[in-house]
Amino acid sequence: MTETRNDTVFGMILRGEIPADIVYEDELAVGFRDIDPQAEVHVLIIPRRRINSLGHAGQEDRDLLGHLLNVCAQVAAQEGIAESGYRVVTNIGRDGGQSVDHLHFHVLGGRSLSWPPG
Ligand code: DGP
Repeated sequence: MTETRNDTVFGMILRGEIPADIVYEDELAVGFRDIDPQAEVHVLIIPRRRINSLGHAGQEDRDLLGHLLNVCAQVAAQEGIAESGYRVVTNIGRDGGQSVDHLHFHVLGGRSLSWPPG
């Protein structure tokens, strides 16, 4: 596990320093709408504790990772896309297209999503 100071834009959202449309909160995770939505529903699920990416998570983070995925499914149901289907994505590093170094799962749905991704 690599954990550094929570000084990304997501850290600022967690600390309430910049606004976000928060749709889910618990003691471990927060969900908020993406500022640049790529589908009708586009929510980001993040851990309160900063882990830079999935590639920085370790065995000790298993419970947290499982929880985050459960939250993704819960938020999808809350957003009304559980029946129609949706996608959960986490981008890792440069080639993965990661732009914020704080682990996040994208929950995307509300339209038919193409495959493979670009
Ligand atoms: P990624 O490219 O996988 O690292 O996704 C980062 C996402 O974060 C991207 O879809 C845009 C979103 N994002 C960046 N800055 C902000 C922000 O200030 N507020 C919100 N709500 N989303 C943001």
